[in-house]
Amino acid sequence: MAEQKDAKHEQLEAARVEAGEGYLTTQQGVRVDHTDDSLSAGQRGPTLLEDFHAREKITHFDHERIPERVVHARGAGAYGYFQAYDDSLADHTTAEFLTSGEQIPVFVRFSTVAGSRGSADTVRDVRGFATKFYTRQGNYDLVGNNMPVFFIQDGIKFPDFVHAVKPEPDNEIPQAQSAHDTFWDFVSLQPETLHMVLWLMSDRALPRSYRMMQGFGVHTFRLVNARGEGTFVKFHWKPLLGTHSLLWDECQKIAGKDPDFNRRDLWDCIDSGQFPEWELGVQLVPESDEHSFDFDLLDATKIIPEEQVPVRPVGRMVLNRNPENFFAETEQIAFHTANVVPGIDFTNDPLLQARNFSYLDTQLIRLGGPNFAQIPVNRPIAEVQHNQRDGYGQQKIHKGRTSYFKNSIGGGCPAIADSDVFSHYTERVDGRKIRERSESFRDFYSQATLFWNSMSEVEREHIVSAFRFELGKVVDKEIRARTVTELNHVDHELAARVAEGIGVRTPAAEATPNHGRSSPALSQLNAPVNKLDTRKVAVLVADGTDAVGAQRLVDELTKKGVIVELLAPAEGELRPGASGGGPLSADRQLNTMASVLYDAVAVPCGPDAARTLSGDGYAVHFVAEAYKHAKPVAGFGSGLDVLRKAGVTERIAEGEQVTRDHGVVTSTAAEQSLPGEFFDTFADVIAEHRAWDRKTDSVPA
Ligand code: HDE
Repeated sequence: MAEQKDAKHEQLEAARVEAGEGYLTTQQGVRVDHTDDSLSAGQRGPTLLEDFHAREKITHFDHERIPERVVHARGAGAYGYFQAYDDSLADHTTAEFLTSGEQIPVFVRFSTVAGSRGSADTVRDVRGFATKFYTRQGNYDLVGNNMPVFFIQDGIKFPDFVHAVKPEPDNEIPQAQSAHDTFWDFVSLQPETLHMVLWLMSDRALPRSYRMMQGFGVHTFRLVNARGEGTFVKFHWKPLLGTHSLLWDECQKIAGKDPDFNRRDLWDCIDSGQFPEWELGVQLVPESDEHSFDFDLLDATKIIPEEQVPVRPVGRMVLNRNPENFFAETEQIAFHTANVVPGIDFTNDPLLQARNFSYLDTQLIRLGGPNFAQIPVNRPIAEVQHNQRDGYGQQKIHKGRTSYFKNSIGGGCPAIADSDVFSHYTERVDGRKIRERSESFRDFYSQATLFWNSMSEVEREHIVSAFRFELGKVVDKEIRARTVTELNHVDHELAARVAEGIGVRTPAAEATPNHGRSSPALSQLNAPVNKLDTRKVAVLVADGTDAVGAQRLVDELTKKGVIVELLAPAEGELRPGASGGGPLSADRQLNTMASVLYDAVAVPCGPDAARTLSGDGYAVHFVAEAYKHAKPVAGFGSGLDVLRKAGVTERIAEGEQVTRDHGVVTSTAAEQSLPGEFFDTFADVIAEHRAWDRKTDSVPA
């Protein structure tokens, strides 16, 4: 594939080192002749302190680790570009990257929040969605999440919140999970968390892929134009592939089968040229409308419903390049909400204000000093000139005698520019010093209710069972009961359904009447994006699979953008079936994979293969589990025997015509007579992702 080069990419080239070239040396460039044995006094004698090579090697190793991020420790990142569609935002902002139409290099890091660096990807959690734009006017960081609100309103509560959700301090259990007493203790005592907790219990917390996640700036920011006028703005990322999720049962299994599931998916897709893409949208609110909502724009526990202020598309982002070195790039990237460029400014959102302090502060300990902006991935492509000097890890040799302003000795340089500078929005502020939450921040329930009201029944079922699962892990019954009391302010039915599952008394009556409003844009399932690009399909094969039919299946689906893998009891070339064709080769050994790692499963014709697979518990379980998870399942000819063995029987119609029943696509035809319609129907079903109307409660898997 043609290499994408942009200004950031070229800058990074200077820091890249080819592996494997030249001779092995010490850090000082001295060639070594031996790196397998320490220098010792005799063959069986003590190691000598004099062995500078061994000491240097071990010392460096001892210092390889840096502190992991206190939150968002586990992540995956990629480079790409952002491109504004046009200059239509020029009336609102002087930020060039939002109006120039040029490709602006970016680095995006996706993350989970609670877990350690080595935790599993598919935990129930918020996902970070942080973007660094390397713009001509300096670096701009949009450090967002995949949910549009947050747990708390004021940053001073952040240490409390994080201490509550992280593993409990006495035994450091549980890892990367909110299903424990301290988290729910906090939630039940801090009602402002409720709106976000509903998002956390929803499917949004279980993304199918980082490529299929929305992103949100969360806070209300401010755009500032050339006349110094401000407009409130909320940022939204919308994935082209739609927003899709896993089921909780899948997540738990994937955490064991492939803890790198989301990370691997991002890497593999970029590697194979299937570049993920998002559209950036903005909700704009004139300053004059600041007080025209029934919530406060400065309250990060609130959304602006899209039906009230539509999201206006302004540009697109494509991720097209994987990093070369995880540590150097993905680990060392340092985001900061205060990294803004001319034309973008803050508001007085007290959560944002705290973040503007925290991110710089945290990098000092994480990256070991004040020069982390010189690390290749963090360097702006804009010219950097300042009088900051020295400090740990200084990489620059600043020439000259002056590092102060004003100066005459250095010719007055660096000078103050008179154009394209960042000037703070001249907001008028006036107030007494107080510790007090604004009255306008006091409504904790309406938007949680709005979210609940906007869900489809399937999404509601998922939310209820998430609450039951999480609260079911809470040992202290008081905490369970208190949480249900809080939920009763959101919706009585929700509280009752949760209470029923966790042995808590159902509240007698609703605490707060449901306002009945909804916002359709909040549901993933009410208006799904049906696309099959990059969906992953497992085709189960064995010796005797009819190679012609199986190959047709692979070719037809691949042509439509689906990723197809052949799974067999053993890897390698398969013995062809009676109808010839082939040779067919398995991509993977069945028992190294699992249905939860795929979006759909198909079993082609071939009597011998069908016999083998029907007698292989692993293959049968594979199909049954996919069926249970409402995934598309397809089979033709004798392949249907495997489906029957897996309990799919009632969805299989007899006859060669192609039938489609609750996401199950079948035909008794063998490959020669299989109608082409089979592939199109299967593709349609894959594009719909899940057959939610399939009832599978009784399916064991
Ligand atoms: Fe963060 N957050 N945060 N956060 N956050 C960090 O910065 C913090 C918040 C978010 O991929 C830390 O470099 C405070 C909201 C992302 O490197 C730290 C508060 C949102 C990432 C920090 C918040 C986020 C972080 C940890 C409340 C969504 C990962 C390491 C006032 C809009 C960035 C680091 C990456 C990381 C502090 C709340 C998103 C400690 C004090 C709200 C995506 O500085």
